[in-house]
Amino acid sequence: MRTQVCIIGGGPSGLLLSQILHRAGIDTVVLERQSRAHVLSRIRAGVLEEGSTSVLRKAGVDTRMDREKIRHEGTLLSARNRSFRVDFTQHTGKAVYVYGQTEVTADLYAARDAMGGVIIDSVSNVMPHDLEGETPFVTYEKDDTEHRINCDLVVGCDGFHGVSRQQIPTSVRREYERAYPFGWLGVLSETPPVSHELIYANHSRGFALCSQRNDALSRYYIQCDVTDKPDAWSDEMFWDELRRRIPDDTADALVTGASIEKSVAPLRSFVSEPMQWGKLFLVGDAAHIVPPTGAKGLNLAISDVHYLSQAMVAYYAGDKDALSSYSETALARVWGAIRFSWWFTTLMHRFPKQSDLEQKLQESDLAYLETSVSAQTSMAEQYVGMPF
Ligand code: FAS
Ligand code: PHB
Repeated sequence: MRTQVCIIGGGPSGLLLSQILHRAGIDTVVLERQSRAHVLSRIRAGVLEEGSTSVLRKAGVDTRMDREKIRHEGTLLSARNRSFRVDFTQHTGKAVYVYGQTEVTADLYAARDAMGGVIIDSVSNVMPHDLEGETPFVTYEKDDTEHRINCDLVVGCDGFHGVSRQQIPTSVRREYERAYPFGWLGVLSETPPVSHELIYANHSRGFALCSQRNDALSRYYIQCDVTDKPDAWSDEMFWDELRRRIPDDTADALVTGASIEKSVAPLRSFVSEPMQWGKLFLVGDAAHIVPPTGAKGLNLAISDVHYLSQAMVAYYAGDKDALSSYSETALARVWGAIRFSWWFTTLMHRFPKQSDLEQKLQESDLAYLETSVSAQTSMAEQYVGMPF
């Protein structure tokens, strides 16, 4: 088989890149190791930046998103049993949109199918070859048969545990990592959200987040030990702990119900530089990971796709130098989101052995954020997403 761009990974970044390139007349093949059902079963990001919705609209996957997305013009933050609001739109003129990654992925699959996009799932042993040469190719196995795809370019959209990043020699790769000493225990429940906007809660017992997918589907998180297992938490235990960490009036209004999904996610800040090597380009979680506190993971993957697809369209239009600055361009935005996500995670979470003084410093930081227009503007412009 031959294609122009071979994409490894059929999550949101791989599907979106394939969709944009196909609409620009560039041939792609997507290789995904899981089944489509497995990819669609993942519950992950919940918030899209305005810039991300624009990229999805240009890709032609906006109809259901524009019908169902929920505009959020601000967020609530709470500490010491009270909350305050940061108004994104007042400070930046922008908003964010609640529309789950699961929906984005489903829309992308539907659009790829409608265009006859080539997505080969349930593959194994995917391996890119000759990335420094002029004739790269990718081998993979499916149904006990080895296959080969000859291509011009290879894109690693295969997430943190994928194969692509490892193809860049350790002598070339520079990795930066911070693993946080806690995780997030997340619950999805068919209950009305406790608040019309998200609530990020700082509490001496640990962080909590009240989020949502729509007016009948809520998403909640509590900070937990990094070794915690979902099965160790009954629904009742989860709801009780969530109530302890949010303001009393919110806790009193909380509608609980059976969890339809419960999972623990580790938190890490991670960047692997460069995001390109020879004919290989890295996108999304394959190159960087942010703690979900800042709702940046999916949005960063989409901005990487924005930059790389623009460069590839220019490359195939004859500008053979168009791809040379992708890594530098993408990393500038990545590091901004890495810093913001670190800042917000450090502000809102309870660290092991955190002293009473450090808790007071966090609460003082939050009090400053509540009263300072410049502090709120700084947070708002980073939360809604810096311009591409
Ligand atoms: P993905 O990891 O989504 O997709 C990579 C794809 O590549 C997967 O389908 C995988 O099966 C496939 N793959 C891997 N190795 C392969 C191989 N060798 N061959 C072929 N295919 C291969 N972000 C937020 O903004 N908010 C959140 O609340 C949030 N919660 C998260 C919770 C969890 C548990 C995780 C893991 C991530 C969360 N994220 C969140 C971040 C998440 O949304 C990512 O940023 C987003 O999925 C990035 O998309 P991709 O880069 O496409 O990577
Ligand atoms: C979510 O709804 O899953 C969500 C929202 C905001 C975040 C993280 C996760 O910062």
